Amino acid sequence: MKNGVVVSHATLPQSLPRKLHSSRLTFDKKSRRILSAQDLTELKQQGFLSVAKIAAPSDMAELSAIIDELFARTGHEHGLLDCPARLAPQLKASRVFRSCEAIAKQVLGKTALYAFDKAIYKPPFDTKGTLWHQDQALHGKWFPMNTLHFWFPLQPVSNENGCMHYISGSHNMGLLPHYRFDPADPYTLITDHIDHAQEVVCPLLPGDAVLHLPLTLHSSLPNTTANIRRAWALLFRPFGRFGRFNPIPCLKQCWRSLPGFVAIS
Ligand SMILES: O=C(O)CCC(=O)C(=O)O
Repeated sequence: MKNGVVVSHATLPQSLPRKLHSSRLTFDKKSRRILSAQDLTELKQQGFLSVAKIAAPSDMAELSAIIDELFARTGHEHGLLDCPARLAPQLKASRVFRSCEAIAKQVLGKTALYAFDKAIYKPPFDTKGTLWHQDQALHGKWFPMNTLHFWFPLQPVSNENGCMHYISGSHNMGLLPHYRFDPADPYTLITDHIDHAQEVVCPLLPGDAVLHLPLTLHSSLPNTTANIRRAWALLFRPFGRFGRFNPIPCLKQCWRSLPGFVAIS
């Protein structure tokens, strides 16, 4: 069974039913939200996971206010803000952040720690959206990212204001060829290798999050509403001697590059 709803862009309904996994919440001894065994299996199978209620709505409201304030200081209403968690220590001290760290350790191992975060504020009545891509494409195929990505909406998100879409199982396809959509912007990478039959839409409420792996294909539609669409994305990776270089994904990539390799999922 898949998280969310499987649709193609051509047949998107205006509003989507909410259907998240993790209806039974799982916590560790320090009251941090963690993943159940079923969640971990689904993350591994799908390459992404919608998780309900990682954070209490009141905690999320507090974090949103802090991020909004940091964004206001940039003098811009929308765009990207790098590393709000480094700018405001309250974010790193929050229960939400500590839950993300605990989940990252479950998925990546006990040396996993915070690596990067960004606030993504999309303008109202936008025409662009985020194009289909794998985050790994920004780093190239020889430097596997070995990361876990969290994406928190700071208001309810649906297709109308640009919730996340994923291609289930795409993390098993290896790094796909990407090209620059806007030649002037190195971050507008896009790939055409999309199997829309496996597309899953992830509408969320504040406090929910989607998690994905560096090879999972994802995108979001343009924000067609009159309000800014605000989101907070966090990245965790293992540190330590072999933190950055995990030989397993690198060997898998070499294997995939051999002539005659056929992907079996
Ligand atoms: O916020 C979005 O719409 C897209 C975010 C994204 O692609 C990412 O965080 O990798």
